[in-house]
Amino acid sequence: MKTRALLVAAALVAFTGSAALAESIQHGNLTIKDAWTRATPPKAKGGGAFVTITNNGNEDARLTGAVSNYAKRTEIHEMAVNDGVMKMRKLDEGVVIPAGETLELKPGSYHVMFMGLNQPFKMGEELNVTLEFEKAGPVDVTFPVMKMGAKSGKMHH
Ligand SMILES: [Cu+2]
Repeated sequence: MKTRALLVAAALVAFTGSAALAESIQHGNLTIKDAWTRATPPKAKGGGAFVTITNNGNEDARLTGAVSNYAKRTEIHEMAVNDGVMKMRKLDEGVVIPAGETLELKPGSYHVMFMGLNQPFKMGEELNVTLEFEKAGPVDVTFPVMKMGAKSGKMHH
């Protein structure tokens, strides 16, 4: 079954004056929102992207992968502290979003990882990344590029 992504919050952009974070996508039982990434230094080899996924269904969902044209490989990663050392690793099985729960991909935790960047990400640009889910299938998500080192996608005025 093909599911069509639905843009539900476009009007919010004009209202808040902030283009970032306004997009909320309904994809099967999933709500995908607050997608963002950040500018990378000129010689950076990698970059991360972040998004919040709510599973409104009564079965667990799984984010199995991501596809983009911005890097040699686009992967799902986890960052975690092991023996006091912050390390990240590729999640070959992806990441589960339990039924009824919200998973936030964020710095220092789960993230979409771009390995071997084709070119640096620049603030103000947008990335188009396809997120792949086990049951719901693929969905295209827009990731606004925040400033270098940003800790979240929230913009304050
Ligand atoms: Cu990573």
